[in-house]
Amino acid sequence: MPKRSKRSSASPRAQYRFKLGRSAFELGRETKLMGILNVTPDSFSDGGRYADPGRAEAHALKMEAEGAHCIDIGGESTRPGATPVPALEEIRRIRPVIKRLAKKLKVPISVDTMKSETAEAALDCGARIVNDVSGLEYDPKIARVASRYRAGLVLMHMQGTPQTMQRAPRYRDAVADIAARLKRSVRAALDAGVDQRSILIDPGFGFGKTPEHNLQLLAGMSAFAGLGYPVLVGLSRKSFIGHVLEAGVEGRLVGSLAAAAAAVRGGAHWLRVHDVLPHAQLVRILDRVEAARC
Ligand code: HH2
Repeated sequence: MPKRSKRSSASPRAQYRFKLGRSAFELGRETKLMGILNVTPDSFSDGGRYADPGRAEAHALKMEAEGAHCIDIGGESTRPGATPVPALEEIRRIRPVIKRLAKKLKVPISVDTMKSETAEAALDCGARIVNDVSGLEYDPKIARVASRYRAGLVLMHMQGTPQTMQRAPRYRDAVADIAARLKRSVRAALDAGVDQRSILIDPGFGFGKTPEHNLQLLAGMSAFAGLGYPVLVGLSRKSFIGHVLEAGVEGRLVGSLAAAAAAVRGGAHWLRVHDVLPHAQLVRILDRVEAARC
């Protein structure tokens, strides 16, 4: 378990030093934002919008200016039922964008992939974090690649695959089962040589979960925060929010913000978001309220 920094009386969140090679992020006081950049034709909410490298670059720079602490670039949609993309095609989509952005962004780039070849190609041209939504289940070699590059590694929980995950998700106890699986993913990463200070865990909202499961995970966030690793969550525009609000993708911003606030209150350190500015405003208020507790 990574050493937690001294817990401040101003925040109930555990504090960590998240290591990326020689640099580090202090986590716990200020909630961090990961801006989403999908360079895919078919992502669930922004498919096709940033497939052109020029547009992708402009959007990433805008998210950075709005307060993103990291930009997560994905070349394969993982929405339920998405068609899998071979590594070569995924690399063809993301490489030109990462190359351009590595020179222009001050914040680190993360690559959203389940494949070690794609992770390696991305790290090779400037990405510094690997975001594996399969938690090393799909291609365990990702951990060795992350370790070799001294990259950050996000280990997310998914039940099944994007093709099967929403057919009939079932758990004995969603929070306990997912926490146990995340522990196994962390163990596999450590065994492959990943620095324990470079790991983030993520319960994987929407990945093999019913709307009720997702709400249970939000209510049970402290179980994930209690695993001893910083927690990242992706709630932005997800369908369980649409389910509760009876709203389409375009009508989920307020619900996304409310869910994000619940996650932060439960101990989440990073939010993966499409709409950076409103989330930056949200967390500025939440973090100031926490700081005022002392
Ligand atoms: N959600 C998505 C993709 N990657 N990574 C992490 N760590 N956590 C998440 O919750 C998560 C993720 C799905 O969202 P999006 O990228 O907007 O859609 P798509 O998979 O259709 O590209």
